[in-house]
Amino acid sequence: MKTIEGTETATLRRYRRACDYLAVAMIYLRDNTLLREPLRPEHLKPRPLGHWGTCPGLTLVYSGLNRLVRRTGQRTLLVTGPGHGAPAIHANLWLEGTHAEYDPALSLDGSGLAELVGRFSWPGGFPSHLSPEVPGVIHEGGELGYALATAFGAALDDPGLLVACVVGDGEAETGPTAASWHCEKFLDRVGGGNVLPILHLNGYKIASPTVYGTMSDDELVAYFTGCGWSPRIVDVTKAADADACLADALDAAHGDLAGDRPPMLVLRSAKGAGAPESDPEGTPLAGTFHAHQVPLSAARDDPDHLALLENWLRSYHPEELFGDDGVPAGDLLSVPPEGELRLGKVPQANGGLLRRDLPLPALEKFRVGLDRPGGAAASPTETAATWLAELMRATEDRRDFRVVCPDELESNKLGPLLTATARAFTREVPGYAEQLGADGRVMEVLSEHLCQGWLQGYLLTGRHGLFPCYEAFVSIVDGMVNQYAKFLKMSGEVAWRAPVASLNYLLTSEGWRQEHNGYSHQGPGFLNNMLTKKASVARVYLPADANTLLVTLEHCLASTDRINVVVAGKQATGVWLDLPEAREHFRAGAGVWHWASTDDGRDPDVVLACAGTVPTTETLAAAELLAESAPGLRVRVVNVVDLLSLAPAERHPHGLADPEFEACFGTDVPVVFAFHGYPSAVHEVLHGRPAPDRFHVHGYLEEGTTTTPFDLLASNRMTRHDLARAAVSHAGGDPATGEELLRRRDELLAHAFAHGEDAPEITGWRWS
Ligand SMILES: Cc1ncc(C[n+]2csc(CCOP(=O)(O)OP(=O)(O)O)c2C)c(N)n1
Repeated sequence: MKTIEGTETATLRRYRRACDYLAVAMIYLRDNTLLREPLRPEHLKPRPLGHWGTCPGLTLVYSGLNRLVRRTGQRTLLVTGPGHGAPAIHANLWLEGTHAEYDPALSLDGSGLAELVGRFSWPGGFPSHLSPEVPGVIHEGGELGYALATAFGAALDDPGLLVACVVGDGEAETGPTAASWHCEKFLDRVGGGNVLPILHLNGYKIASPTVYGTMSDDELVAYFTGCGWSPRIVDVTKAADADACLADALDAAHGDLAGDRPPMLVLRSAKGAGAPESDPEGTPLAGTFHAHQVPLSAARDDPDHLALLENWLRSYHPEELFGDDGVPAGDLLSVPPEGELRLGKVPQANGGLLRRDLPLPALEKFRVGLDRPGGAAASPTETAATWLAELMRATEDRRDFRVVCPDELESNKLGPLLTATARAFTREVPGYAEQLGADGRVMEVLSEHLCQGWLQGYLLTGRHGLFPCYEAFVSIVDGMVNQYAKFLKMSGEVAWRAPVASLNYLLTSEGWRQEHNGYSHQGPGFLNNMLTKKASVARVYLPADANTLLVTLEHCLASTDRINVVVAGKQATGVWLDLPEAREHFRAGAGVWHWASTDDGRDPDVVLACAGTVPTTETLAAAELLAESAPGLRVRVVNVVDLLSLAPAERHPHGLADPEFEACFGTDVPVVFAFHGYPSAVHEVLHGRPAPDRFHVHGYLEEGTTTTPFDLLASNRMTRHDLARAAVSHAGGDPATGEELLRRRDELLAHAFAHGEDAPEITGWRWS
């Protein structure tokens, strides 16, 4: 099937020549950007930076997609895995006029061209990789592996959208990409859009061949067919006309979108095509990994390199592509589509523009009623799930809210969500299964990477979501969230990027109650990683009970441009605050629980502070122990729901003002702090507060095994007895009281070791 005429491919070839010229120029040139003079060393950037190797292939794809969009009117978002190929994308954005729309300095003439070329990889200019400053971008592609999952997230619930996704063959070696080929089994192509993966098989990564590059066409077809795709090999290294070859494949793939098996392309191209065959020393360049980054990087100092670079640049004949004034020739401007069909201007790439506030159901119907603190017990996550299920129902028609989860919904007691929607899955299951459906909006896959990638793509295209996860295993996506935090930080500095819904984690099955699964399941370190993030982005919440969790989730799902980490228990636990109290407590971030304190609101001898479900219970139990064993001690109980409220206000926007901080923690009183995670997290946040040494933080000390909850607490020195003993000791109380507390702890431990379960004194404890 031939769908393209010779004149059209001639234009596409000229268009690509212009883009390739611009990309090379961006990497090397600071002056003489149209080569109107012989190339001299002073025209070169002192530090040529960029990645040439992937650029010609990216431009081939971009121009092929331009043609497809023009021909079909197909709204298309491009997700570029090899984000290091930014010069190619910049060149295309400039020629389609998107750059000039966002920044008039990048006008479609000689001055805009010089600005574009000079700004690339220059201090204060464009970074070497794709980034939020670049129009059309929802994926940076710096840390490789996540493009395809992100593309799927973008396509969900957006019928009519095509998400074309370039995946590098090096990137394809990553675990997340390997898992991503199965995403099509979760994408409802009736209620959602399509993803067209384009595996860019240029054979090499930085310095060696790729695995996929060594696979034969038969192997590739068999592999991707097995993954559920209808693959097409597009080998432009053998084609007489690369543009026609790709155009035919894209047309055919577009025609197949409605078919049973989704189409994908395997694009064989020569890495760094267009570069010289070899450098003056004889090292091969074009078509090899030596073209990956900056070939001829010595051009400023070595005349032979300079001459080759000049030849290379002139091989594109810029004088035939740009007029005297630098304005691109008219035929080049006819290649990209217009308006919002341009790949850089498709509204989904600035998803905040499309975001609508969620219709959050009122919490009152879902709250746990209580007549006194601890007067009821409830599973925080199960309580939240009934509310989230209502939110699922309320978004049934809008289809802009999803929950992603690594197969732990039931296990995290979030099963009630499945009364409102099914688990997304498009395949027939040969055996037994429950609550699966193509249009389900809960997405369960045993890949934290896919959950994260899907959610990122979904949020960045204007929708909302929640990621419940086992606390210990969310660290699998540490790298991804690092990158996402950077994306959000930079997006906030780009005026035209509209705010997107926050990325919300609900971390549960927390370590303290993983006594049955054991050591591997005990690991609260994700919080420490979050604390490394910008104050404008990161939030950490530790609601102590079901009502406070409701209030916390309501806040997070209404917020924008944040990464909210919420840690909450799933076991039934005391409910300490009614809904209005929980609201007020959450608003404050931290507060004194007067009902549990014995300091009459002033001059405590010691503060018992806590953050997290289990630490709060232990702290309240410790306060009770102290009332019995050290009745003269004036104890204040403080609960912290917003970890960053502890930070000095000048360091974090959530930091309590000094008077509020002092109202909780005084200025010189000892504080025994029971913390959900590693103690270092609290110490880090407190840095800069007055006399931080008086904070004695108990938390997870990396001790654990399969045992009882009380033993787990004891091995980390966070039982109620440890906390009470620390309070007595730091407040200068009678050491005998402390010893007695530890003796009692050891008796209870002995009970656990003798009977295989904790003593009724522990399991049956209630606040009274
Ligand atoms: C997760 C990750 N590991 C390593 C790197 C370093 N790196 C940058 S580019 C690259 C090779 C990429 O090869 P490929 O995906 O085939 O892209 P292309 O050849 O088109 O440039 C590597 C390993 C990275 N960016 N991300």
